[in-house]
Amino acid sequence: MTAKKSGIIGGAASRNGEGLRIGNWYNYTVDLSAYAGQKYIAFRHFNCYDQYIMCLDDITINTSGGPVPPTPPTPPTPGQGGTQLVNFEGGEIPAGFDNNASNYPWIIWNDNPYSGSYCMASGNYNVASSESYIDATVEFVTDGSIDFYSRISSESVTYDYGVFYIDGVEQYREGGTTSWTNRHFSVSAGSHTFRWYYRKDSSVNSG
Ligand SMILES: [Ca+2]
Ligand SMILES: [Ca+2]
Repeated sequence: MTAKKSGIIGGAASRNGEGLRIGNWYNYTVDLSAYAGQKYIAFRHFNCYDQYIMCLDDITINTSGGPVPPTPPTPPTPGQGGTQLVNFEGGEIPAGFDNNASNYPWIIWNDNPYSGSYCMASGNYNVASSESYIDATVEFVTDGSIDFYSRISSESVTYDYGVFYIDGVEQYREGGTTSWTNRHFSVSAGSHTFRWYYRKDSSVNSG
């Protein structure tokens, strides 16, 4: 718990919290064994002067009489599908992608993302005769689909291009300069590996 007191520099104390100074956090353990069989616990803020707010956090109530057991991790529910959105707004490539296979791992990119502040981009910017790719393997418990947005800035598709693969099978190829485009592919139940791939040939490396 913590108490907040008035007295922040330049601010007057008020009931909405403005001008209040945050006190220290304290950890209290209260032995309730003398109250066995009773049903109610109350937290009361009283009998103090010039302390307007009491804050409580991480309240643990142990009814076993012993030490508080750790919370077991929640196991995944078999047979339950769902939708996952990866938007890169954490500012890093999320765990779950395999970004170690190529010599030029994909990177986080903040210039003209489709959403928010970040997207991911191939890592072989301006490198002649190079490949950059990133993989993700996903278990589909039912038939489903994958959707994403892509754009590209490169030499024309004859020379430099991006490819999207599902289980090693090319799904589409693009080069030149494109704007953000939705890509949608149906995916059957089972485990599937997606690869986003970009390669540059030996000359004209911009983009
Ligand atoms: Ca984003
Ligand atoms: Ca080129």
